[in-house]
Amino acid sequence: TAATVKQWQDRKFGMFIHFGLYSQLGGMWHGKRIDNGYSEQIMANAPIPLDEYAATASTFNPTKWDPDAVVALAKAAGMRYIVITSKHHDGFNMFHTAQSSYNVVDATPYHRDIVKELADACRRGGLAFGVYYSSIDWHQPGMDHYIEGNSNPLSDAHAQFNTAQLRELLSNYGPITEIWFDMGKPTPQQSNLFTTTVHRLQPQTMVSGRVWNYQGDFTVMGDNEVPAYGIDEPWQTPASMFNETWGYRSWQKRDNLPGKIEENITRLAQVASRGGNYILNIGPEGDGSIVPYEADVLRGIGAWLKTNGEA
Ligand code: JFZ
Repeated sequence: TAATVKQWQDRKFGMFIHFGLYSQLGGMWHGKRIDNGYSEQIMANAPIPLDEYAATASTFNPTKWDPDAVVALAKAAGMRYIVITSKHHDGFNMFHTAQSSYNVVDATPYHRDIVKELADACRRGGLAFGVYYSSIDWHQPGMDHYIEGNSNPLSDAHAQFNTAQLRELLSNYGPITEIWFDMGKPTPQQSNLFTTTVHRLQPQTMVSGRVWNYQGDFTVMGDNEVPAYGIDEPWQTPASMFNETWGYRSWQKRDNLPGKIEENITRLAQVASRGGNYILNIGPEGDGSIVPYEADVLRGIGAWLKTNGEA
């Protein structure tokens, strides 16, 4: 409804989190920097054989991950919601899905549902909660992460698998403010199936335009892209810290902190004043810790908002 759309638009500023098996690799494979693409897609970029990539789950144990501290950081930044990767293109599930044992509870020594614990922390802290959900999944039969990994068509079996996972995400994790579908090449019928599955369970959930085929509830701009004027539809600008990666990259050069803070304040102000919604990404390390530079950027934005933003 118009009221729930307005609620979503009024949040204006949120935190995006790219967290998964790739966080542990940090943009490195066999001692080499993999620099031909985003580090969350290192499986396709290196490339890494499916079984070797899957084997990294046995050492994924992010004991420094602290969902309440992440929520506190988001609030210090002036953010009103958090969206985390429930499943990225690699197909590894950061939630306890019954559709596959390739998930954080069943396949890692950590054994905890990261999506669930963050959802609960958001509720405790008064933030809205949403999930990123990749339509493509390189762990599905028939998916090929070596060729055109990002635009594979979806088989019917794969679409059914996704639909079953969507029912889990929209049933077991409380209110979901938005679902950030991404990539793949669904047919119009498949896009419609995804959207109706979401809305049947939670009519207020905002579906990203990247569900494709004009089935989304909001438009997603390019990375760090701000339209020159307001547009008459709900929209969001996703922003990565350095344009080069969303997932953690150990060798990323992180300098000019004041400049990075200012750049984000400017972009946030432009987006908000043009009616959009700004979602700024962080990429935690494989042990779950937050990169200090990224935390500093967020606190810097929050300090500015305290004196110059709305309450
Ligand atoms: C997609 C993903 O492939 C990527 O790994 C990350 O999760 C990001 C948030 O979303 O990548 C895109 C897709 C399109 C644009 C930018 C990043 N774009 O239109 O500018």
